[in-house]
Amino acid sequence: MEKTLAIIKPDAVKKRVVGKILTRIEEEGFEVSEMEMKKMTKDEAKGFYIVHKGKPFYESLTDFMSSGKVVILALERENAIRHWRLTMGATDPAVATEGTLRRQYGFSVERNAVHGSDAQETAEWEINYFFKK
Ligand code: DAT
Ligand code: MG
Repeated sequence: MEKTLAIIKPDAVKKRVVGKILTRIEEEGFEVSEMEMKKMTKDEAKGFYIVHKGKPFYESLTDFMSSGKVVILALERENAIRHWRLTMGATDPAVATEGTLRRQYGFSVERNAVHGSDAQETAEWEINYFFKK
């Protein structure tokens, strides 16, 4: 079984679609192995998105991600990383496929409702970032 890190971002929490997204997660066959609701500090958001440091959207992204509560989840399933990315859809909600979470609940390329890891090494790093044992 593979694990991935998912985040329900502040825009989706404010929109009150946490329940709908959790339902979708369960319907997609994921097991929730960790879950925490919290408001990230700016530094925590900057650390999490360190791979994007230097990009033009880094400041704005980390401001947004620390602007309100998020729900952080470790999800387990066969092919969890790929399956969660397919469930989320493309980064830009405007081009994400019908039926994906970003298409359903995203507002813009930055305020796109959910996060998902992109590879096995990043999934491990991201899960450890929030759920270090
Ligand atoms: P993804 O979240 O689909 O893995 P990413 O890793 O390229 O996408 O970027 C991380 C987040 O950064 C993304 O969810 C939203 C934000 N972002 C990416 N590209 C952006 C852009 N061109 N303008 C504003 N925000 C952007
Ligand atoms: Mg990414």
